Amino acid sequence: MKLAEALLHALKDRGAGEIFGLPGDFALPFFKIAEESAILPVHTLSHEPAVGFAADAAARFRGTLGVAAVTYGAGAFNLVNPIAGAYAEKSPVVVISGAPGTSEHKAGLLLHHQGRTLETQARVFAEITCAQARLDDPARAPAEIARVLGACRAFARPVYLELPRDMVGAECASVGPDPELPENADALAACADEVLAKMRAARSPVLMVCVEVRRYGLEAKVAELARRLGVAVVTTFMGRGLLAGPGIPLAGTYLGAAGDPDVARLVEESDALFLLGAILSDTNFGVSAQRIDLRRAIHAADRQVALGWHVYPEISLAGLVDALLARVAPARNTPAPPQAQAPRGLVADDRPIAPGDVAVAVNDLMDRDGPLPIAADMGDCLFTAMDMANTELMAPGYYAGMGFGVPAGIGAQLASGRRMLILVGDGAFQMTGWELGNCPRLGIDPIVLVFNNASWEMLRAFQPESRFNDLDDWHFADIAKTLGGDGTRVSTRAELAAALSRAAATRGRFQLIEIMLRRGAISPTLQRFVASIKALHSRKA
Ligand code: TPW
Ligand code: MG
Repeated sequence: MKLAEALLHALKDRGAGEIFGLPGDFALPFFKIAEESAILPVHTLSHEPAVGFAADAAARFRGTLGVAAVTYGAGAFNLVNPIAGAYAEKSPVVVISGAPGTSEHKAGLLLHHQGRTLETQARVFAEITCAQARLDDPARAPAEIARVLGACRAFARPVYLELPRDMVGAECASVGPDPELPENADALAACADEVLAKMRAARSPVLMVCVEVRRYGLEAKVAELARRLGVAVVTTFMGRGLLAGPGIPLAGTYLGAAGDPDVARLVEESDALFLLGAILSDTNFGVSAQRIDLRRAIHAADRQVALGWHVYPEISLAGLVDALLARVAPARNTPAPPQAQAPRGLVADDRPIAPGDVAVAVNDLMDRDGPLPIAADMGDCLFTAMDMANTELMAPGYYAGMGFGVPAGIGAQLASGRRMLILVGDGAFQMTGWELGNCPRLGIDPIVLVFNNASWEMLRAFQPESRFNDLDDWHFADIAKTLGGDGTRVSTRAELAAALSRAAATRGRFQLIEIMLRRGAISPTLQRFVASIKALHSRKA
């Protein structure tokens, strides 16, 4: 078969469901084979950042590979930011970049889209991916593809494949299974015993779940483990939305001083805090860094387990969870731990809308119509989502890059077939909102809530004196029609409730609700988040 077909089959065998892309001349031969072979559907978007975010979202939603295909240079460099974010937040995205043919450089001319040298792009991506290959040798290509895709899955980080345009049609063998990574069975057994002993001896053990639990498809198993151990379960900020499916009582999301004080107390006073796949970032832990001694926690992530002062290497999270389940008997009537409750019952009156009202309106809607998975952007919309019911959520909570929400919602709806709820601020919508214009062609109909405060409000919260945080009112609802959707602008709580019901009842076109918020009106979570970060900085200064 052709090299490109071997690659496409390998992606599909490993769970990829589609390719997000934007072609260029160096990538046209690959796109042609991708389209004509129909091994995986190809979904094109308008700008490469959206291609990257959509592929990332598909990977997050499905817990398998997401694929972003672009052209060389001008295309691939546009992917750098989303791929850096996917690296930071551990999302297994496969970047496939077209490239000049293997002998094109011999004419001695610089080639279009070339940044500095022809190797510059590969070097840039080496910095933000966990494995790379240039597929310029059809004989070695199958092993190279297996090595790179194997790393992508094993480490849940992006990888980079460069595909010279004269190689895509070269005859090539099919790709074999992923290479096996070292596993140490004795270390695993000792580690599982030690973790359990620590959890059982503890007065107040707590299980804290984060992104790796989803990346490795472990939600159901971790929920079962929590039930058997009878311990309280919380998520990190990045892990918000985990375990929404398995229906385990969650105590809530840990946000330190910015979040629920009961959850903060539970976590900070735990004498056996078991972090499952957690990203040790400032947004996850920094808001109260002085209170959790992470050196005393148990931390399983990045294929190793750290316990106090020692580390068990080469232990996969899946292996650890299985080993723990094998050691703990199924639960008999363990009392249900405390469960977080999201606010409900919006008063649909003529008062202006506060961010918290949006959360309540969404919760009311989900009570009536069932849960909607959420894709949120950075900004107060994400902090407001902390008051929404626990449903699947994807958001750049650690990398904190704007522009994720709309394209991620598009990618996730295509990947899952489920209608998405997209939360996005006006500033972030200015970055990637146009991508909604692709919804009619792609056959999807997300509900989009634009939090329009005519402001970079989150920045204003940090630095209220700066006028550059003022944005103009762009009237986003008016744009929806020309992009093939429906738009409504709402300014009161009654209008918000009515617009949400209408949007939920209207299928087949994207539904944009432009929610007018007063400048300065931010969610209580963002208020506390900013206050605690400011306090932290002033202590350090
Ligand atoms: C790609 C820095 C963090 S929050 C923010 C900026 C500019 C303002 C967000 O405005 P928006 O939401 O979307 O209207 P809200 O609720 O605050 O009003 N560039 C990128 N990412 C980040 N995080 C920034 C700049 C930033
Ligand atoms: Mg704003």
